[in-house]
Amino acid sequence: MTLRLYDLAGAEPDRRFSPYCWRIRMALAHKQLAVETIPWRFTEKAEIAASGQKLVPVLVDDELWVADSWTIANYLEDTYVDTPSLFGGIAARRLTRHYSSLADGLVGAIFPFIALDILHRVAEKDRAYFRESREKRVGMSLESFVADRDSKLPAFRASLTPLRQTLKAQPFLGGDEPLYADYAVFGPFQWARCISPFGLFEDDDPVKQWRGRMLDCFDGLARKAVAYDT
Ligand SMILES: N[C@@H](CCC(=O)N[C@@H](CS)C(=O)NCC(=O)O)C(=O)O
Repeated sequence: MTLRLYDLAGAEPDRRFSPYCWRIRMALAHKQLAVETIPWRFTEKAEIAASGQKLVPVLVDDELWVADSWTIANYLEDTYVDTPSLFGGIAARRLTRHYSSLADGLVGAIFPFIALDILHRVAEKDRAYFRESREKRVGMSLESFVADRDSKLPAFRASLTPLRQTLKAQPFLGGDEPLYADYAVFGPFQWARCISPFGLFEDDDPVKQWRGRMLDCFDGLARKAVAYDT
């Protein structure tokens, strides 16, 4: 039976933009597993109720519903043992948890640049929900939240220094080939390029060059997505 993945979509069904869903799209490809992705909107909570929570990604494997990107990655690793490892060993799995948590922080760091662009590209029926829930979270209108985004860019770029230093020394966080740590960090950057034309990188940034290598993985899975050329 084919795996199914509830995958956040924008106004167009093929604009898939969740950072957490992208981690799992890449992990499934790494595990050589075919998947049917189901476009899901923020307000379609009923469709994923069987998962016992309200967020995507949600993976459905036969009768089993699995939610949360870290939980899904571990489920794939433990269930599909005959395909390439996502982590590269026990110690690496534990270290990868930390990469995943750090990369969750990247979602928060990128949001001030793209929040309004998201609003403009979510499905019509999601618009009021997105504005209300996110404005409550950030404590101001989304317009005010992004108003000074250009001035915040140097600090954001500087915050990527540790990542940049690593990626200058090796092609992927996993070494010569990508591992789940790469997918965990890539998800937030792919989120941004799928939903916003705002450029986060300088052209010669090693982080951008790594992102390019990630876009080429699995026959260009992420590069072929509906996205902006940032
Ligand atoms: N910790 C979760 C976070 C998942 C998450 O926040 N998903 C967002 C989409 S990017 C969501 O479903 N939001 C629904 C909402 O805000 O109502 C994971 O790693 O999967």
